[in-house]
Amino acid sequence: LCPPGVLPLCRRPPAWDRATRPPPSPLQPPGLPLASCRSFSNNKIQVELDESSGVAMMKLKSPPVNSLSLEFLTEFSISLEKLENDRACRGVIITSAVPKIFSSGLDITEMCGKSMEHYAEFWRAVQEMWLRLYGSNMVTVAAVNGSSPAGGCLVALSCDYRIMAENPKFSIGLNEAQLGIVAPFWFKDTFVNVVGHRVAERSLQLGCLHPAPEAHKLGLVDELVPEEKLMEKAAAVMAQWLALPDHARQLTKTMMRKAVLDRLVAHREEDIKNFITFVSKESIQKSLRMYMEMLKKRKS
Ligand code: CO8
Repeated sequence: LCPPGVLPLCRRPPAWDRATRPPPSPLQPPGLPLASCRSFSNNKIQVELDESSGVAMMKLKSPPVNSLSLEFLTEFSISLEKLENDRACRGVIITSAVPKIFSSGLDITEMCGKSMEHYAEFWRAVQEMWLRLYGSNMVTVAAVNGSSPAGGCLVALSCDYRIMAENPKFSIGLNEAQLGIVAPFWFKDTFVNVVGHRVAERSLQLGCLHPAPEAHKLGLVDELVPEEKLMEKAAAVMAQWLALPDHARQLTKTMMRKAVLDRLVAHREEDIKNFITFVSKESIQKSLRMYMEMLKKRKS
């Protein structure tokens, strides 16, 4: 069924049969109990799957800032895998349960003063999360209800569609350069695929964090809506995407994303080695420590 050179994104066999199911019912407004709703949660992530619509709501709930620690990344990947393998699930909306913050990106403490083994394990978990999310067969919608720097931005960029709360205090971008570190090639590829080369080049070099209205102008997010309308809008967008047959949409997604995914898969071990070499340099450790100190000072 696959055109030559196009492979399904995920290890799960494509669910052609799911396309024959009746069209999804619109999601119920947030706050109301969902009909035929299944939920599971762990320390960091809460998931509710509405079986009647085939849509899961994944809420990131790791206060204070949803930083992507090793534990968080592991639980994120496990949750995605569970949904991917669940025949009742066709789409997932990712949002935050922490007020004002979608995700603060990779947990910087995981990259400071740790062993080589730890860096390797951490980086493999970052890769795994991205491979699963960017390569998901499900429709993925990011409902960005707060600031979303660096790794947080990567999570949003890896989805099929991004809706952001229109609060100008919320910002999003790959700001690695501001920390004295460099976004890896697959962060960059994901970014370029969303905003184009010129915007990505400038934004990456300057480590820009774009306020929501600017992010919308650049195409970094697809839509801005008032915060109270965010979930309603995400549900409507999801219903629109799910109205199409799964197999056509999935093969198209594969066609668009495969080259970028394959590039990391082919260079995964090399990428881990590069990360370890880079992050364990004393100059990089110093930059990260200074950045953490700056965050703490800003607070006081
Ligand atoms: N990692 C670890 N701890 C963090 C992080 C983080 N990313 N972000 C915030 N924290 C901590 C703060 O230090 C603070 O700790 P404490 O309470 O002990 O003082 C606590 O979380 C709360 O932070 P704030 O007081 O700053 O909370 P605010 O609500 O005022 O602000 C923000 C929230 C906007 C998210 C702000 O914390 C911020 O800007 N954080 C930094 C975000 C950032 O720059 N992240 C980049 C991480 S790097 C990454 O994701 C990609 C790396 C790619 C690797 C490249 C190869 C080396």
